[in-house]
Amino acid sequence: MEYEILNTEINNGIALVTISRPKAMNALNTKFFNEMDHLVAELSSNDQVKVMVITGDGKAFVAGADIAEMVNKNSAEGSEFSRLGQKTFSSFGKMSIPVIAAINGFALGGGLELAMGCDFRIASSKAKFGQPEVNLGLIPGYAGTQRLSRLTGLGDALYLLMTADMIGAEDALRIGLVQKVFEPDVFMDETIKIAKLIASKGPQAIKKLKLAVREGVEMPLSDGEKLEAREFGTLFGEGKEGKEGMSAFLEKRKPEW
Ligand code: CO8
Repeated sequence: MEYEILNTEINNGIALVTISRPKAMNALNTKFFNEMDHLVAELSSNDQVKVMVITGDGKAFVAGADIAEMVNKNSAEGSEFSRLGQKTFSSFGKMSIPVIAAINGFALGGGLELAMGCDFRIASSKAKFGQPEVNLGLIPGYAGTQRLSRLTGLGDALYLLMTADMIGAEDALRIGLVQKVFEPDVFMDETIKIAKLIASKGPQAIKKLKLAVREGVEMPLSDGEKLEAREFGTLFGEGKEGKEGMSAFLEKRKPEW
């Protein structure tokens, strides 16, 4: 596929995906969703890729869904556009590899929803966060009404959703919306360092733990425990990653994955 909006560079197992429509603050249109769905499928079948990092080009991460594309939609088309984005952002959680949002600037509306679909979020100290949909007479449509409260708790989520307040990176860190904040000049290097750290771990273990956490969070604890025990077991035995990792520890050498 010819990508116009997504630029992907793969180095040392890290796929760095840059969303690039800077003139429109990287606003999300149908073309973006088509490209992202295609890219997710492509990277999922590439064994060389161990971690995916998503960032934005210019001063925005993503300033939301493309308002110009949405304005003339009718009710059915609005719901369809919502389902399109929900499906794409849910696909990040279903990928077997970790997906990190590297939030360089504005993460508003659909942009914050994109980031929340990722496994975790790293922010530049100049990034800004908000769900400004009520300013437009809308509500979030890419699972923002669902994921925000799961990440921050009800009070902070409802505050952000109801006021459309735009908060900075330190506040986002405080409420659990992002996991790390770095100064702009080192932000991308530090993000890639974290991606490389994850890529250096047992790749099967990383995949199994993502699956156990991502699926487990949807289950009652007792079902989640069964899922964990099943996945834990798959890492044991001759030729399995756990055998190599534990043997390497006992033999005081580096594991070979
Ligand atoms: N959609 C389309 N174009 C946009 C968007 C957007 N979300 N955001 C910015 N742009 C465009 C501007 O229109 C402008 O274009 P032009 O140069 O042609 O006038 C260009 O990007 C630059 O923007 P600004 O001049 O406004 O730049 P500033 O630095 O002054 O401001 C802001 C930056 C604060 C990011 C500002 O652009 C802004 O407030 N943008 C809109 C933010 C917003 O409301 N986002 C939420 C959108 S709704 C949404 O995401 C709902 C998701 C769920 C949808 C469900 C499907 C139905």
